[in-house]
Amino acid sequence: DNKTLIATPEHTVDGFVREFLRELNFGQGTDLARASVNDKYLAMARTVRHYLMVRWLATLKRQGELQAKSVAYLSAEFLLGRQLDNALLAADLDEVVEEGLASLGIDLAELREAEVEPGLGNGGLGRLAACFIDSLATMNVPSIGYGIRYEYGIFRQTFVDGWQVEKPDNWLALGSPWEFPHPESAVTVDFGGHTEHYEQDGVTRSRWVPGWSVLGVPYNYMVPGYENGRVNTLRLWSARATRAFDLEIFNAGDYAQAVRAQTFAENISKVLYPEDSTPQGKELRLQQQYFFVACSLRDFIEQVLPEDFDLHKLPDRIIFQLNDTHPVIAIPELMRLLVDERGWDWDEAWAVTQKCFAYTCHTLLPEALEVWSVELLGKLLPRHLEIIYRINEGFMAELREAYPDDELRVRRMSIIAEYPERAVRMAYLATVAGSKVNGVAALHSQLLKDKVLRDFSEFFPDKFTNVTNGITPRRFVRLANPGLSELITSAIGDGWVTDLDRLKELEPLADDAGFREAFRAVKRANKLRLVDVLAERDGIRVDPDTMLDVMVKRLHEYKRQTLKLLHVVTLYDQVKSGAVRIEDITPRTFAFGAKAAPGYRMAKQTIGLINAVGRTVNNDPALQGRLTVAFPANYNVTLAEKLIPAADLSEQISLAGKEASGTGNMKFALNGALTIGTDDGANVEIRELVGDDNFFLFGLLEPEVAQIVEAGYRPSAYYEENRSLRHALDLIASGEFSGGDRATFEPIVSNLLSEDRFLVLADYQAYIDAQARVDEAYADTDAWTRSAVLNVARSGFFSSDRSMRDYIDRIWHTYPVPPER
Ligand code: DL6
Repeated sequence: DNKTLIATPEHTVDGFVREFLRELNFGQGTDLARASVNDKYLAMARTVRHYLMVRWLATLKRQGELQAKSVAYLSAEFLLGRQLDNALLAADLDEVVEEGLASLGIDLAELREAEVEPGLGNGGLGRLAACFIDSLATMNVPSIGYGIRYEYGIFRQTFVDGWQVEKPDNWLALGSPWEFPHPESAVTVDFGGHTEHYEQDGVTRSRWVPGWSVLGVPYNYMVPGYENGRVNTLRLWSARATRAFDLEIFNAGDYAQAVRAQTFAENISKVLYPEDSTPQGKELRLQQQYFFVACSLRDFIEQVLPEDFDLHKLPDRIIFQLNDTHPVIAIPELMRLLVDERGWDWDEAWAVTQKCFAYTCHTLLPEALEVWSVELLGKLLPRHLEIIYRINEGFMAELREAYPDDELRVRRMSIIAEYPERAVRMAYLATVAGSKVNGVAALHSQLLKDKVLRDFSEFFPDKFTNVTNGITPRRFVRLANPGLSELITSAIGDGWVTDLDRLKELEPLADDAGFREAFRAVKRANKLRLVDVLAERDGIRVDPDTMLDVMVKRLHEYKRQTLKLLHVVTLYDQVKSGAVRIEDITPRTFAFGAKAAPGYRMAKQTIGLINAVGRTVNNDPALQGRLTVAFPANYNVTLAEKLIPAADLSEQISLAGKEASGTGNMKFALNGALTIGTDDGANVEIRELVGDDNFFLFGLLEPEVAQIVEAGYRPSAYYEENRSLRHALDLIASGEFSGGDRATFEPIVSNLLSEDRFLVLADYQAYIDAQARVDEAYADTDAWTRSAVLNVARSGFFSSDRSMRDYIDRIWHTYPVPPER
């Protein structure tokens, strides 16, 4: 290899500078005097890549030699965040690069800002996938992430008069130095057409005669482990028109049609989650799902495995982890590859397939469980539909044997729903075919077993398990919070970065006045950093001397941003009505960050209301700047990295039994914010670990919610009985925040009064009371800091490294493979 591999550039300032200038000259085709910021950023990013390249190639080589069992993480979303700092950290290059650039008169901080983050995910589910692949690389687990290279990621949110307006996220416009396209390894993916059945050696066989196809071009991304010499791969697929398709039409002289064909094919990877409220949008989404899993299976079987590999041994080499139902169509695809393309008999293929998949469910909302209409599936993937029917037939037969007198149960469990239209229930398919099914927090997994998938957990008791989510400490502590990282390292050494349980060693320091002082200094510095970011990025002014109370997450009714807002409105009302003196109010900045799905009307209304309340509150002299609302647009990973380390209070206030886990909650606790939260998702485990005294619990418990709903919930009763709630709602309804216009926010108020599906009004008083406890606790600075330190010290469990160990032990049964040194 010495002859064919270029050695890693010298890990010195001079070595870096030489390599950087070479990239600038030869790669960007410019010189330092003429280079734009973007030129310099691209050249620097490529230079940093060089330092990881030998590790990447060595990882691939060793993987090829060892043929160890791998994990393929199939996910429609990878919300990666910026890549530069993570690569610098993995390669231990930050100081070298900073110094090297400075010697050329370039400010690293300026180049950092030139990076546009790849927003290839909506929220928690996509960010979780990104944390998991980071942990797998750091833990030396052979693995590959498979997903879609959306040309446009999650939309860029802007506010116009306080209302959300979506702009395209053209993240590739200025070049993307972190990816490696491999058009020569493109695979063909078929769609449409019909199926044929024929006899062969006395056996009926099937084949799919597709109607059209596209190409999937892989783009590889490095996934560097933390200072361990390993670089795993994330492979994202981009759709192109097939050449045959193109040429045929071109030759016929119809150029316009050829371009249309190209556009049609490329639409498949054009945008993340296109609007699915129209039938066209829905079809595109299914196309995306099949597109990326078909590419990925083909890739693994034909390119990663050796040519002569006996696919009967596939389960020894791979486990495909299905990140929610989006990739579940991979199950019938593998059956098709084995039965139709390789001539296996059904049972043989089914036995192998069942061992190759495991399914993670990320929701408790029935409407979020994906179903695909039989009509659409039959049109787009006719052979897959037949295979699903056949899987279901076998499953129904098993059920009838197990429950001969319970036809109702058998029908309830059918993979095919009959009502309101005939449709395939993807979660059921994944549960039937997968070797394991897991929820993402203890409570969530329990509710999956007891409620959402109860029939299935009774039938397959051993399939169900829990793996509580986690977050990578590299990005969300070590990189996002350098001040805290230094403080921790100075106290307990730096082993915590890969062994987060070691944070426990900080516990005694909670009682050390000097440590608390230093901890507060870090928090304050993080607030000052945030003040600058928000001023520069959004023109928002934040007072660093206020309590920073943060609610950042997707906008959804079940997460209850409106409950937070009712708290703000209540405080405003108390001051305005003279019930409370402004001097007696704890100065707070209420920071929000949230995107609403473009077609979700109530969520968009809520965004309008947050901004409207903010406008009024922020500009009312009576409040003397003691209460402010800060709602920066376009919350993303980059902003999270600045907001979370600065926060004092973390808002995790979903209705109990609705948030599967939450991962933001973990990031806040690990960065020393205290949580005000319901008994929901991973809040339950956070509270158990950090202790009741260091967590503000409020609200109904899940069984109480169930009871209230069962008994017939009447939100207006709470309105009638609770004066301050009535005032707050009346104030919104009166037009106080909408220039006197009563119609603007009427839908929100009337929805809360008549339906209130997520029991905002029922939890209102408990929430207000808990916020009063927060104020009281915050007044004792030292005690608050002690709790904050304990939150950090006791949250090591929430490392995604621990989640990966749990997946390995309970689901994957794979082994770490340390790289050759
Ligand atoms: O598991 C990651 C993340 C959880 O932390 C959130 O609680 C959950 O809402 C989110 N789920 C989704 C999927 N929605 N559906 N289907 O984004 O997953």
